[in-house]
Amino acid sequence: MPGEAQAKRVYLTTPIYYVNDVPHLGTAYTTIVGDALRRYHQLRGHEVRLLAGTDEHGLKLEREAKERGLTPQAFVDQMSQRFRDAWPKLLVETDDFIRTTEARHEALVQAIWNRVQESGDLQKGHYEDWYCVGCESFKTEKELLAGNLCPLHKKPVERLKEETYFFSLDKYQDRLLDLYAKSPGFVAPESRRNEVLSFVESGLKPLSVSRTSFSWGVPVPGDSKHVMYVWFDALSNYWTALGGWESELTKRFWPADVQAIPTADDDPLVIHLMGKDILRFHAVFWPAFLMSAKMPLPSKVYAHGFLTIDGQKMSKSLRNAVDPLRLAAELPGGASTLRYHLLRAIAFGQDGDFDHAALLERYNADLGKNLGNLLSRVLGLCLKNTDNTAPAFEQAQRIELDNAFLKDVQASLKSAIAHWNAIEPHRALEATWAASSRANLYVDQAAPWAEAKKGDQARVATILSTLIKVLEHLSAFIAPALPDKANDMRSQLGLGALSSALNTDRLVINFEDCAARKLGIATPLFPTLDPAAVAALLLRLVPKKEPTMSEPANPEDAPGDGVLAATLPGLGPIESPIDPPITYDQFAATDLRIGIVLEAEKVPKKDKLLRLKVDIGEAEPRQIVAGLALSFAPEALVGKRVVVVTNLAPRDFGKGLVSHGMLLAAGESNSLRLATVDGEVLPGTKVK
Ligand code: ME8
Repeated sequence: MPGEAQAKRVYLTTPIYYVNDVPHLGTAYTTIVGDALRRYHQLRGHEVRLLAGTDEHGLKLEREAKERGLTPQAFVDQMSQRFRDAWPKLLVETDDFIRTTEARHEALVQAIWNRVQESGDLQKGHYEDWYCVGCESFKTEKELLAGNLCPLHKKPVERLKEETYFFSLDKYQDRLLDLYAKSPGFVAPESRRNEVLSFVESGLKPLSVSRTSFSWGVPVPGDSKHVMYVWFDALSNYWTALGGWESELTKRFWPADVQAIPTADDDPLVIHLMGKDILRFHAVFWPAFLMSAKMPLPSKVYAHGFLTIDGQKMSKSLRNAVDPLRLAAELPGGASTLRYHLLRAIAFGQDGDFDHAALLERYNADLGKNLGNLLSRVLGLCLKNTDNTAPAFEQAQRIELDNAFLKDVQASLKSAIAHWNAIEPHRALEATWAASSRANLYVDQAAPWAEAKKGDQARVATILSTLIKVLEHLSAFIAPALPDKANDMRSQLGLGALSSALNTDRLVINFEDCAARKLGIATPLFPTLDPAAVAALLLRLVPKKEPTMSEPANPEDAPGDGVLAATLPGLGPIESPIDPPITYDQFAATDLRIGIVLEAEKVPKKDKLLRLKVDIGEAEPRQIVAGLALSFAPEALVGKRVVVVTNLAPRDFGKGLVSHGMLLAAGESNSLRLATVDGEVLPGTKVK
C-alpha cells in the first residue's frame, strides 16, 4: 500500500570517533548499522538523515599530535579525512559529516554552554581524581583494576587536580529518572536500560566539564583559561550539525517536545547509535545537558555490544583491530559481504566474536548456496523454459502449494520489517533469509522441470513467475545490508536499480501482478568458494599471530633466528633470507622501549616459559611471558636491561596468564641472548 507510509522523519547518528587512529572494524560496525537503518527507512519512504563525524578535541589528541611532531590541527585534519574516506568504501552513505573543530560546531557548543550557565548549572571549583585519557573520562577508585589500570584500556590512569567548572548533574537526577520512566524506550536495549537506571538511582554528583591543564578544546565563553570537557563538546555535535535553533534541518529533525516523547506520528525520531562503552555519556550526561539548556531531547539511545577478537574487545588501543577496508577489498562480494556478516552474525545489542573463518562460512552458506543459488536456479529455469522471460500469470492459476509458499514468504518479510523497525538487523536478515530458504524448498517441491517434462507449460509459467515475484521482493529486502548486490540482482531480474521516494514504500509485499518481462543476464551473484580458496583467503586475511619469544608458531620461527644469531660468536650464519623491505613508517609503528626486569619466575607446566615483571617506565611494571626458560635461570634475568616491544596486542596463554609485550633476543631457544643497551638507559626510553 504505497499510501501507508507517513513521511516519518528519522535522524540517525553514529558516535563521532576519536581520530587518534584510523577506522577499524568496531567503528565500522556502528556506522554500517547506521547506514543499513538509513537505507531501510529510505526504502519505506521515510525522510531520513544519517550523521557521522569525528571527535577532534581533548588531551588524548593533543598528546598524540605532539608525539608525531604535528600541530593538533594538522594532525586531526589528516586523520579525520581517513574516516571520511573510509565510509563510502563500506557503502555507507551519510548525509553530513561533522568535525568538532569546525566553526559551525564550536559556535553552537558555546551557545549551548551559555544556556547551561544561564540555568545556573555551572559552578567554578577544584577537582581531583583519576582520569583515563583513553576514555577521556574520570574514574572512581572502585572502577579501576589492580595497579590503577582503566578497565577498558588496561592502561594506567592519571591523577588530575585542577580548577574546573562543575555542571550540576545531581540537580537532574529526578528528571532523568522521570524520563526513563515515561519513555521506557529511551535507553535500549532493555538490559542496558537497567544499567543506566541503577547508575542514576545510586546518586549523581556534579560533573567536571572544563579543563585548564591543556588548551586543545572549545574555549569556555568568557573564561579563556578553560576549555570545555571534550564530552560536553562532542555530545553536542548531534544537535549542532543540524545548524542551530533557527535552521530548517533542526526544525525537521530535532523534536520540538522537550520531554522527547513522540506524540504525533509526524514527530521526528532521533536515534543515537553507539557501543556500550559510551552509553552513560549519551543516556545520562547528554539529556541532562539538554534539560539544563532547555532544549528538546533525542528519542532513543541504543547501545550495542562489542566486537571481540578471541574474547577481547577489538580496539585501537589494544592493537587487535581488524582493518575493514582491507576486508572489503579482499572478500568475494566486497563490502556487502562484510556488511551482511556483521549485521547478521552479531545480535545487535550483544557482544559478538569476530571470526574470519565464520565470515567465509557464512558467505558460502547464506550468500552463495542459499540466495545466490536460488537466483541462479530460477534464472536458469527461465532461460530453459520461458525464453529468459518472467512469464505473466493469473492469480487463479496458483494452486495450494504456491499459496502456502507465498503465505510463508509474506510472514517472513513482514517479520523482517518488524525487526528493522525494532532496530534488530540480525533478526531482520534472518527473516529475509528464511524467505530465501523457503523459496529454495518451493523450487524442489514444485519441480518445474517435471512439469515441463509433462508438457504443462502453463504450470511451469506459474511456478517460475511466482519465484520471480519472490526474488523481486528479496532484491529490495536485502538492500539495507547489501546495497550493490541488491541492484546486481535486480538487473539480472530485468528490473531497474532501486530508488527511493518520499512517501513511497518499496517494501510493500504484493505477489499479485506479474506482467511478462524480459530477464537480464544471469551471472553468479556470490560464487561459492571451494575449501582450497577458503584456506588461501584465510591465509591472506587472518593477521598472523606475532611470533613471540614465548611460543614461536614453529621452531623455525623462533625469534632472533636469522637476524642476530649470525653475528653471535660460536654460531655459523643461519640460512634465512632477509624479509622484503618495509617503509620507515611501518618500522616506526613498533614501539620499542628499554625495560628493566624486576621479577622472573617459571610458569608451572610450561617448560619454556618465564613470567616476568618488567619496568618500562609506566606506573606499574608490565607482565611479559617469554620463552626464555631453556636459556636463563629466572634469577639471572632480574636487573637486566632488555628491549621490549610494548605495543603488541596482549597474548593470552590461558588461565589468566596474559603477556603484555615481547623481549627481543637472538639465538636458538636453548641458547638465547637478550638484546640490550650498552649503558644505564632509563626504563621507558624509546629504542630508535
Ligand atoms: O568514544 N565493537 O570515540 P571512539 C563494537 N569520541 N563497536 C566498537 C568497538 C568494538 N570493539 N570499538 C569501537 C568515542 N566501537 C567518542 C564518541 S560521541 C559524542 C563521542 C565503536 O573512537 C562503538 O560505537 O572511542 C563505540 O561506542 C565507539 O566506536 C567508540 O569510538
